[in-house]
Amino acid sequence: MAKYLVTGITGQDGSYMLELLLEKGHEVYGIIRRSSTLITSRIDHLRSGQKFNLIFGDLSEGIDNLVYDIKPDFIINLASMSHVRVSFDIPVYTLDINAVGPARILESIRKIDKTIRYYQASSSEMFGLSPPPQNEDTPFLPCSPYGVAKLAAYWLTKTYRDAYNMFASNGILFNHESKRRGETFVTKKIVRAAVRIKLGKQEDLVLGNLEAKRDWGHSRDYCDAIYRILQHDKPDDFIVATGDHYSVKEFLVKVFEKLDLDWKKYVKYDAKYSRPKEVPALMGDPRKIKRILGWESQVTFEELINEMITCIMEEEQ
Ligand code: NAP
Ligand code: G4F
Repeated sequence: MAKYLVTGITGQDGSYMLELLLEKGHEVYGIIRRSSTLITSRIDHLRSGQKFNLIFGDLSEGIDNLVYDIKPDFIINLASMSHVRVSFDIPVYTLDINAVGPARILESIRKIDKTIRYYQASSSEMFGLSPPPQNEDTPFLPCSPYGVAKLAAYWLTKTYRDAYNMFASNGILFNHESKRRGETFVTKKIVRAAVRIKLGKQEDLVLGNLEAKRDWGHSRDYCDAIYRILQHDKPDDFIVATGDHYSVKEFLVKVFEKLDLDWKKYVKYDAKYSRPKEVPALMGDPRKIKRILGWESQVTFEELINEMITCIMEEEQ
């Protein structure tokens, strides 16, 4: 049994990560932010009978105190301002949480205990304008404040690894979804709206750019990849992806078809959902993680969509 400190535990990945760590018998400390509404809905099902600890904290301050008090064996940094379009509205905050936040954690590891293993939630958004397929050697050309901040955190992680001989690894994760995906990301927004239209509870769906392509996997599978990255005998950086991609339009058409709806009757465009600069196409090459860690994406595109539709239909009925 080991001690894990997880930031972003209330998020989509945090909830699957918590399930996996508890299943493996680890002791888990999760950082949550104070909020005026309840924010633990994704992990409430784990609260009865399972032992894990929730501690108030924020990546903007006080991380060294938490690391000093908890003395974890592992830190999994999943916390971030994770919405790409919103990062254009709040770029300075995004840089503080997504880039300086990881610097705060890495510095506390360096000062308190350099044997703590660190995982950084890096993102395919860092590839930006670099054409697919993207692998560990593809140049980074970020084109959003979010991508720039994530790239700074990625380089900080590598720099601390090389400069101070710390176990600090990056997972470069491509888009991953689930029934627990945040409501304003495009997959969840599409599925929720299509189900509500089917049930007569909503009239239309307003979206931005439909042409962008993404490599969509399942969050549960990707948390398994994160766990493997941390158990590896040395720190390293890995692409985590399915190796396939689809446009937003293809995702949309499939969801509406499965619900026997004609998407053209309901889908509208509003520029407010487009970005000042868009990442046109992402598709990862996951061969390195398969070869070294034996990890492969399990849930197919069809299965992902089916799971999301079934779950949201249950919630909405
Ligand atoms: P998510 O559902 O948006 O969760 C983000 C988590 O970060 C939430 O628990 C949130 O807390 C927390 N957080 C935000 N600001 C914070 C702050 N200032 N201090 C402490 N915690 C803060 O995101 P996700 O989909 O699980 O993604 C997990 C991580 O992987 C993120 O770093 C994301 O950028 C990265 N990533 C995600 C994907 C993807 O496709 N999902 C792909 C590549 C990388 P609240 O609940 O209080 O808001
Ligand atoms: O679902 P999205 O907001 O995801 P995006 O921007 O790819 O970012 C996600 O994946 C990254 C990994 O590559 C993560 F690092 C990041 O944290 C996040 O999880 O948008 C997907 C695509 C974009 O091309 C966007 O322009 O869908 C397009 N889109 C079209 N209409 C929309 C909408 N996106 C959103 N969120 N809302 C729309 O109405």
